[in-house]
Amino acid sequence: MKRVYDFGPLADARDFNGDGDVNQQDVDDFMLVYNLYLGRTNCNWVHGDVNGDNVVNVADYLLFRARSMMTSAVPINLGTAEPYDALTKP
Ligand SMILES: [Ca+2]
Ligand SMILES: [Ca+2]
Repeated sequence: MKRVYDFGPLADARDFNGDGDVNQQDVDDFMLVYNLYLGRTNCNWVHGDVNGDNVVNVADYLLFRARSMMTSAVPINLGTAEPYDALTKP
């Protein structure tokens, strides 16, 4: 997969990895970080916190799944935590 820190500007919440395409790879990439950071706080988009509440939990999974099924671009919230916060903060 793409390194999660290589994210460019995102315009569509369905495009999880920010490569401009919405496809299965976005689901795969989301599931990878979701399973890695599930239950962690101080998280943001790159960790799978797609609803921007700083924690990765099942609500993010359900939201991402729901968004994946949308047929048009979905506005996004990147959250406020820095990319490394989940690695360095409790
Ligand atoms: Ca993509
Ligand atoms: Ca969340």
